[in-house]
Amino acid sequence: MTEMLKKTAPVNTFCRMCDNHCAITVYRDGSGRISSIDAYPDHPWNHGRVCAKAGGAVDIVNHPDRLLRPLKRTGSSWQEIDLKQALDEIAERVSRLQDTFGPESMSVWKGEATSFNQQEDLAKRFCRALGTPNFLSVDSLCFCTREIGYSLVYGSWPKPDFSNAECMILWGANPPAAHPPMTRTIMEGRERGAKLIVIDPRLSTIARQADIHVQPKPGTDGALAWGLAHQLIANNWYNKDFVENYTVGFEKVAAYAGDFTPDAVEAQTGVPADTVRTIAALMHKASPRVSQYAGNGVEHYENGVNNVRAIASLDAICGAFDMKGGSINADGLGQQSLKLYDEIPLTQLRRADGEKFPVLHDFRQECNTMTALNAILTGDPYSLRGMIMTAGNPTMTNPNSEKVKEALSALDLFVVRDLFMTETAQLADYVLPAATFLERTELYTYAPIQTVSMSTRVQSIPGVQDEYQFWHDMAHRLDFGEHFPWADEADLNAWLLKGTDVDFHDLQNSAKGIQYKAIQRQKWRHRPLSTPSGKVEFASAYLAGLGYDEVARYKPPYYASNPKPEYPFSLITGARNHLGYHSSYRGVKRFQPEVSGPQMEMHPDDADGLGVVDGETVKVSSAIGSIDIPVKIVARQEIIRSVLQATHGWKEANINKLTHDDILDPIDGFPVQKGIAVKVERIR
Ligand SMILES: Nc1nc2c(c(=O)[nH]1)N[C@H]1C(S)=C(S)[C@@H](COP(=O)(O)OP(=O)(O)OC[C@H]3O[C@@H](n4cnc5c(=O)[nH]c(N)nc54)[C@H](O)[C@@H]3O)O[C@H]1N2
Ligand SMILES: Nc1nc2c(c(=O)[nH]1)N[C@H]1C(S)=C(S)[C@@H](COP(=O)(O)OP(=O)(O)OC[C@H]3O[C@@H](n4cnc5c(=O)[nH]c(N)nc54)[C@H](O)[C@@H]3O)O[C@H]1N2
Ligand code: SF4
Ligand SMILES: [Mo]
Repeated sequence: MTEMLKKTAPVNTFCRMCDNHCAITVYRDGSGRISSIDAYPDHPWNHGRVCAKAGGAVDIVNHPDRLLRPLKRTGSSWQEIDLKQALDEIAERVSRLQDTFGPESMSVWKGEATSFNQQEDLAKRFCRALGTPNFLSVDSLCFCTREIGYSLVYGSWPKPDFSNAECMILWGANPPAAHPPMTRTIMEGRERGAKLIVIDPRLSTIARQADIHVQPKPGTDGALAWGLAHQLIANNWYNKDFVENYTVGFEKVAAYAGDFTPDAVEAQTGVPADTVRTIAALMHKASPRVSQYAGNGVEHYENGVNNVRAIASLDAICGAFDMKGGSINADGLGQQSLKLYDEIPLTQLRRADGEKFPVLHDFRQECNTMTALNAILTGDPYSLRGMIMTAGNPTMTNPNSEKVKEALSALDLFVVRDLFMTETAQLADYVLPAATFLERTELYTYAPIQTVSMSTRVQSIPGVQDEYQFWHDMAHRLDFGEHFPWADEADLNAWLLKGTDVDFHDLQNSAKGIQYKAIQRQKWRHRPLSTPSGKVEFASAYLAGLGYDEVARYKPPYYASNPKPEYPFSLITGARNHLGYHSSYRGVKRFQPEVSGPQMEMHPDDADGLGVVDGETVKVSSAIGSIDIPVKIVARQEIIRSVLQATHGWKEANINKLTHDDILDPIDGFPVQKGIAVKVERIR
């Protein structure tokens, strides 16, 4: 009886259908099967609200197509094999590669579904313990540019304090689709009368709520940010005390910004000169309660790092850094590190990206994914031969997907851990069934509120391993089991919390999480930042030392600086839809009426020019490849002329057959995923 009650009692945990980690309650039916999901009412992150994706987790965990047994490729067919046999065989083949070609011939790839917490760190730990510097991940095209851009200026990536702001600025981000809990804080700001400025070439959901919606040409945000800096500095609207005492390089920034007059900004970005003046005046009026957030829309260009640095610098110019209503420079929990970076530095081994992106490595210790895939195909700087991939589907999501496919197919050993037989898993030698987020327990810190939660394992499926069990079992077979000593995830969680003020059992019993430290502001007054100078860096001597620009010099995006008449359109990709998630969840029926298939948004005048009607399938081509995709003609103000938008992750029209893996941000190697030069042709 007690057992039955336990098996069917509701479980409080957090959702990982996207990266927001909202607190949820999971309900089970009489047989213990997960049957529905609702918001947990009392967590300070999502305040009893969830989005429609949360409920879809029920369909994912119980999906009839879910992988439950390991599969091994034999010729062109798949054979179900026992888990122990699969792990033995994989370990044996990894060992052989290590012995014959060195540990650096192996790599680990971590996709989005396990980003941002210990699952990611376990993959890094495995890499280090194995002795390879080739940790590849989705991060090097997801958020690294923002993290690195902000960290170059502040030594960390502060978060916006919209709840207390008077002026809120969103650069290339659409929280209603991508970050519902952030939307709540923006709406709180609106209710108090704060101004909302949205910078986006498209009329996104959040842009519809804005006081000012600015539509720059794709990839030109850096010029706009410099224009705002110029207005703030030239009008003496900057915070002199902060700038003088807590920053370096201000005079260099002030001199460089001088070129970005409102008219010059208009010429670069298409944003009217008067709008630049108006936004700067609003920022001045609200200072220091100016809160900014930059999203993928800024970083998915090869000029992203410097554009992010320019945007980030505005916080310091307004004196908003780590101020109420400005940015929150959160303190971490201070848990134990899993990464083994100090214990096993691996400085002697070259990375498969040929060390081309030292900044990416300094900040993230990652190997640049796009460049490492070339190493598989060319053997330069050496041959990358083996890969274990977890929680990613890069043949759909990485730029130049056809080449990604070719590279992954050329590996001697390719192992994929996933919930489903994806387009990428199809290329593997072994496919291993992976546990979902409802089948593991992990810690998550909500940085802006300095709160930690621990998720609860709701169910386990025999033979389906969580991430820890898998790395543990591989490590023990490969003779470095001492680096994976914990019996299970609960044991690991307890270890992670050692040395923090948070008690494991308290956390286990606290569905609303535990605030590990009260928020403090203005920490820069008494504590140096983690930048080389300990101050805010408008100019970076570190970058200059590596041969990059010291100030965040603006360069127009590639499609604008290398115009090709045969490719007259600029294609933005990947705008989030609230019920879509990259290539995931396409098989979830309850989402389908909302997200029915791929489509490419087009301005009505462009459609007229091409003679294209709504719903018509056209051929769209870039220098990389071509696809056929239906057109959605949007309203005039919804997108600017000559700009198109299509979201990634559809196998029926994989937009990443068009995106560039060969045009990379020189600072961190981020690929061009937006602002692709394309042409559009009618098919019939
Ligand atoms: N539902 C859902 N939620 C998600 C995801 C998902 O796939 N689905 N993915 C998660 C992940 S991994 C990430 S990284 C985040 C991303 O979250 P966000 O960064 O908020 O991404 P989007 O919602 O696509 O908003 C990006 C906006 O940038 C605009 N944009 C494009 N080019 C430019 C430009 O040059 N300048 C400016 N200013 N804007 C531009 C686009 O039109 C788009 O509206 O979302 C996360 N949340
Ligand atoms: N053109 C274009 N391309 C883009 C973007 C864009 O804006 N434009 N955005 C980029 C961004 S920001 C990102 S983050 C990437 C995302 O790219 P990916 O990392 O490839 O993300 P998904 O396509 O969601 O694939 C995640 C896989 O993990 C599996 N999975 C889900 N849960 C689990 C789990 O718990 N464990 C394991 N082992 N597997 C699990 C899912 O079934 C799915 O196959 O896409 C990028 N690609
Ligand atoms: S925003 Fe939605 S999908 Fe994402 S964690 Fe929250 S409830 Fe889950
Ligand atoms: Mo991402």
